[in-house]
Amino acid sequence: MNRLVVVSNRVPLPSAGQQAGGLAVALDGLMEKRGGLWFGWSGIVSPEAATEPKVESAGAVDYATIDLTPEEHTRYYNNFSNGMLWPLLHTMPEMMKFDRRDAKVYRAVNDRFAMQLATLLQPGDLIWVHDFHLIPLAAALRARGVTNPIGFFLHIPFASPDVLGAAPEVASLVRDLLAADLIGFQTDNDMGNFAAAAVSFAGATRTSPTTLMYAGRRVRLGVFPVEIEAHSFARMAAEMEQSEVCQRLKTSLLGKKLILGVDRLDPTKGLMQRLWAYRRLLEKHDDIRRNVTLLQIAATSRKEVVSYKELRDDLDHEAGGLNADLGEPDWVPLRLLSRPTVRQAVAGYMRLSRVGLVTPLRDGMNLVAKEYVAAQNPADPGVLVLSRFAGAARQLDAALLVNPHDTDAMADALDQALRMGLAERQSRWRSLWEAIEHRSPVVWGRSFVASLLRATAATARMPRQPGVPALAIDRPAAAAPVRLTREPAELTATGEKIRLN
Ligand code: ADQ
Repeated sequence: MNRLVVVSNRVPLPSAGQQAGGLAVALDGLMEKRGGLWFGWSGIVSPEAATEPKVESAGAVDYATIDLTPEEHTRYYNNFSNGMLWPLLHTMPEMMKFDRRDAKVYRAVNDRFAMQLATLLQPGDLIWVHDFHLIPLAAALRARGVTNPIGFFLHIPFASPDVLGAAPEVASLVRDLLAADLIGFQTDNDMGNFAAAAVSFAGATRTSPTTLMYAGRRVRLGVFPVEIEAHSFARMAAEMEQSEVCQRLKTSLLGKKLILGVDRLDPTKGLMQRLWAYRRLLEKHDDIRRNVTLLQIAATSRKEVVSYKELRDDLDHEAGGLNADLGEPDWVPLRLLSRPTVRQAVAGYMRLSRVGLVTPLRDGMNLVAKEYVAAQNPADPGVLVLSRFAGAARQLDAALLVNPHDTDAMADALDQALRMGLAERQSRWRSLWEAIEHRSPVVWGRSFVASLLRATAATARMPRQPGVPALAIDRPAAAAPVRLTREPAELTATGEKIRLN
């Protein structure tokens, strides 16, 4: 079996005791089962760029990480990845901050990743690169003579070409991505947007819905929606229901229905729009007032990015105004928390709530929506109110789907959810559960890897074009493999997504 080499911006190092966000949750299981090498940033910012990756191992997985310098952390990670690419790819170009110096450092960090990763590669390794931080990595590896199969998966949406056009240098990013053999997306909409961008910015030719020809090579595209371990999440939620934290929350509600939102504090998650809709609901329906509580957990993330700080202020202001205007001496309509909450407690809160409110303005997938479904008690399930702009809406169409920009429609959906009878709640929940129950992150990962193998096998059978390198599956890689040592590294790290307590 070919060794799997996963590359992601952050690496969930066992020594750091991290429980990380979506990406790690999705990949941990696959890596544990299959073994392999996981390469990326350690989460540490240190003054000197180390010349060699640090390596530690756990089970069958070797973890190789490098630190970032303060300038790299600011320009590659905060500014270009989070401040430029994140809003651009979420179709929020007005929020993006482009600076040529950031773009230069972004490329330089990708080159450094490529340089250090290349020394660890073995013939036959399958390289799987993750997410928007590492768009130029496949091209940087190819430039160093790496001929192994390379797959890339984008966890966030891909914007349409007219939106992308707002960003300088986007054409070179699209060209770089085309150095991969397989490029995976969460939805067919994202895949279609990328294919259109490859045609208009890079001059690629789309020869089938899932195939592009570029520079004499065939590049495969695919849709691989990220999944959760639904059964284990369901068990965790059921176990947590009777826990002290959940019972304390239940007691504090005094019989009121709970609406729950769980997000990272992020401009894409539609948090302001959610509070506006909740206010509209309470203003419209006297009989709902006093009988409902919204618990919004909006865990602080990316504190160094200005727009995130501004959102925090706006949200605090809006929440304070809502409680001051509509609250009563014995009733506070909204509880807003910015501290992250442990996964187990989140699962229990989901099970206690009558409504799960998941209303991003744009989201690659949104695992919270799937977790909400998994957490419900089948005998008395809550109702999922879901933005139609989350990738998850494609699979979870039995939810109440809303447009988060339409305050009245969202308020009406909340009203409908709060009043929904048991029979309809059960039948909607059953459809939602059927959409997720037989899937898992491990199956998701295996299907991507199988597609990568197929894609490169097919490419290897193509007649070779002059000047186009052969694949590693045809011939051994030039670099001698470096033996990984099993020294545990003592590291602490702050999670890019959310550091859970
Ligand atoms: P994220 O934007 O981080 O991920 P999401 O998929 O919603 O978003 O959440 C990831 C994980 O973090 C989930 O397991 C969730 O329970 C947890 N989480 C979120 N908010 C939390 C909070 N306040 N407290 C505790 N836990 C919290 C990116 C993309 C998504 C995509 C994933 C995986 O933006 O669209 O679904 O990657 O591909």
